[in-house]
Amino acid sequence: MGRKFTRRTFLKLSGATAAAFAVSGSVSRLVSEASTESQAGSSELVRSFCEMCTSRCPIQAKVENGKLTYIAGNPDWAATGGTVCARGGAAVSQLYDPERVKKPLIRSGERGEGKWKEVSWDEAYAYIAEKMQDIKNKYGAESMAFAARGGTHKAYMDTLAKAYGSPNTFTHESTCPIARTVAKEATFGTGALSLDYGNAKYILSLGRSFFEGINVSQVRGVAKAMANGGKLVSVDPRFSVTAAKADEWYAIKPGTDLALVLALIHVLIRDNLYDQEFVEKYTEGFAAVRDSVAAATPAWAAQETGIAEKDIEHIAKDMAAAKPRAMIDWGWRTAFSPEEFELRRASIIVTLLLGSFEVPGGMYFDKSASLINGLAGKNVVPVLGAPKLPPYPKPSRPRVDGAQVKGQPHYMVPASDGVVQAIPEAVLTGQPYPIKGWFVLRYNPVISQSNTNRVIEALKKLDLLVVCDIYLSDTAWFADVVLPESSFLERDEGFNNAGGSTPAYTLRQQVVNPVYDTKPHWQIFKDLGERLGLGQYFPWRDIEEMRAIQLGGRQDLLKTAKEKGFVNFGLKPLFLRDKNSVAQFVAKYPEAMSKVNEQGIIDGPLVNLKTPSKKMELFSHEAEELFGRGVPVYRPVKLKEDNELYFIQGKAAIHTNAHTHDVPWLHALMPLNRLWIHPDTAKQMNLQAGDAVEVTAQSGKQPATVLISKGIRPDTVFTYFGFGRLSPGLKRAYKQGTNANMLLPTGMAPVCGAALHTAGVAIRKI
Ligand SMILES: Nc1nc2c(c(=O)[nH]1)N[C@H]1C(S)=C(S)[C@@H](COP(=O)(O)OP(=O)(O)OC[C@H]3O[C@@H](n4cnc5c(=O)[nH]c(N)nc54)[C@H](O)[C@@H]3O)O[C@H]1N2
Ligand SMILES: Nc1nc2c(c(=O)[nH]1)N[C@H]1C(S)=C(S)[C@@H](COP(=O)(O)OP(=O)(O)OC[C@H]3O[C@@H](n4cnc5c(=O)[nH]c(N)nc54)[C@H](O)[C@@H]3O)O[C@H]1N2
Ligand code: SF4
Ligand SMILES: [Mo]
Repeated sequence: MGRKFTRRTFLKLSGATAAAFAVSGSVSRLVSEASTESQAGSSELVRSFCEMCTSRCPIQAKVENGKLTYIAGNPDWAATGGTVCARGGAAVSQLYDPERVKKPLIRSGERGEGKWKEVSWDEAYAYIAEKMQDIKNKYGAESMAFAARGGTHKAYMDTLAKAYGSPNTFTHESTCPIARTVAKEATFGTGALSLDYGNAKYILSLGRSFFEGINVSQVRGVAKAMANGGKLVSVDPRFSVTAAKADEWYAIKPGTDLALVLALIHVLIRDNLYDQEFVEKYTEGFAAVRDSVAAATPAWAAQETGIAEKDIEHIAKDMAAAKPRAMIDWGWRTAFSPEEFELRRASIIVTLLLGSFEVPGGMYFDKSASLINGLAGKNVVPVLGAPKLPPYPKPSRPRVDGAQVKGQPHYMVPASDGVVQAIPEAVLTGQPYPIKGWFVLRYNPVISQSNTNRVIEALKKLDLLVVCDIYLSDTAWFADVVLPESSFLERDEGFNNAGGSTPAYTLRQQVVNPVYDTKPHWQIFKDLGERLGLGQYFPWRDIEEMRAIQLGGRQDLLKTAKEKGFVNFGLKPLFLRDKNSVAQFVAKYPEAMSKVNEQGIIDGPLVNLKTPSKKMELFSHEAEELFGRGVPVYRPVKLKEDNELYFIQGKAAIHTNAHTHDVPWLHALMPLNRLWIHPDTAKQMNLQAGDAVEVTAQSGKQPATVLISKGIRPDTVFTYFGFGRLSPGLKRAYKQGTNANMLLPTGMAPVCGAALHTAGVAIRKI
């Protein structure tokens, strides 16, 4: 049934709110197959949480006569206000997409030839187990790598990996927020901190694209701050939707944000605008920072960044006037330049100098179960339990990327994430030892890792590539075995820690029966573990037993979680240096009174951190000792040749990363990306809107279609990420638009291992 599919129809069918959807801006009409008219008969609402991106917003799904018809936000989840974004709403069309992988596949032709045999799950497991055993016998268990996009599913994969004997488990994070994570760890001894956007008076975004790189609760937080008169300032080489909504926009030269931030620190210290009491009491290393920014004047930073000296002066002064409710957002995708560790550290330092910590509108420690229980003096929130397992065998070689390996360049990277770009490198160079097998779960490195041609070359050299996905992804295209997972609407899962300023656990519940012959990840890893003779590491029967293990003595919470989709513990947001919220907490848990000081705040947890000095380290002892990088220092980097243009990317509001481009409704809304070029540059190159061009960089070439816009610096071009798909199995998205990572080099930033998403490109009309 083909019929007119308008923006309004989409909103009606999908449950995406107009407000969430409006951010996409460019979409108006389209045609699609969408048969979701209500039917008479049974109807129920199931609570779960979304996986169309990893913001994982709580949802409510409507099932009529066994069929999912509508997805809305969970109306009881305050942070999202019961809304979802366009992608969440469009999960209906992903669920019923006939292009999903319907049965396990084993490769029958050459790698990448696209010839498959549909097999039973047993056949697929037997094949994988035999090959994994071969790899272990021939090369050692460490030669098998395992990578998953972060999430609760990773725990099951890691159990299999460790039981098998490999230390080489990875998330995608070194292509995403790793610089921010390592910067937080260096400063606070933990990465578990968040920002309270909703109560902020001043938010400085260094390319954090809130309204396109969507997390619904963050979008609502920023919108709330703005509605209450808070200021949003966007620093971005392009005029993003966030820049459009901001009070001020500065088109910074790509890769130079650190100069701006150091100059802000310079002004705050020079003019004595920082919170001296906070700095003295809670931080370490102020003098070293002061000395290191002595020459970082606004005049100097203006030359580096292209932002006027007077603007840098007034940004610093406006931030100081709004303190302590002022922050620099620490970024999410942190891959603009090789100096990312320094940039994210410097951004955190500004927020700390403003004393914007554990107060509304500032930075805060996530309120975990153990933190709350410790303050309350009793068990208020259950710490999620895990099954008791036999000890893992000790790997005979350390991790291939050197994460948490003494003396290695990426020692400071958490081993739970690793530097995933090291996998293709180890396959191709054999250094520090060869990787021969790769298990890929809910992750698409052919699209999401830079230097695509090199990634593919590595995949072709593997003895075994297993990909567990819902689509025949670009990585699955090169696999030996493809394991189709049940989509998030078809599977039950254990509890997911979704806490922030208050603790909360969300529960994923099966909304409908699997449409195809698919299984949930936990079942797949348990089955494979048993095949490999490692069943003792998967001692639980099913997911109900796992949920019971997680809840320990608090089984009563399961009923609530199933009904509501989550459990929280009736706490108001707790900011430890805010008298009002501390008073509220103490009224509820009087035992906490013993932790409150004479100023009416709780600062014990702030002066006993897991850093070498136990304080918040403006000067990082660890980074100094290992890398001579105690305080952030500007090291200019050359990201392009003089005759080239900077190439940068960003998220599209209605697509997710390397995932949704084939999802029917979303593909229909936005089938391809374009290359943004400034009118002056276009004129010089004799380019018109809609022209076909070839973009060339050191690592590859890509076709592109020109979009002329004043919303981009003349020396820069921009495209939305995730297009230009390479798997012919993604029939709608195949070869639609420009593939960014074909044009980017393999990057592993010093200290944090972050990827590099900025490169120089040349453009030629074709
Ligand atoms: N709709 C949607 N939402 C998403 C996602 C998605 O794919 N789609 N993905 C989720 C994920 S995984 C993440 S990590 C977040 C990402 O959220 P963000 O990090 O906010 O998003 P990006 O759009 O990747 O990048 C942000 C901006 O950086 C700008 N930029 C590029 N180079 C520079 C530079 O050198 N300096 C400055 N100041 N700016 C620069 C780009 O123009 C872009 O506007 O979004 C999450 N939410
Ligand atoms: N050049 C450049 N590179 C980038 C970026 C950029 O802006 N520019 N962005 C970076 C960022 S921030 C990130 S986070 C990464 C993102 O890229 P990836 O980490 O690869 O993650 P996703 O795009 O979320 O999804 C990967 C795969 O998960 C599959 N999938 C979806 N749902 C399920 C499920 O329920 N089960 C299973 N088994 N599979 C599922 C999808 O089909 C898809 O193939 O890319 C990074 N790479
Ligand atoms: S931001 Fe959108 S796609 Fe991501 S989890 Fe929330 S509703 Fe789903
Ligand atoms: Mo990301």
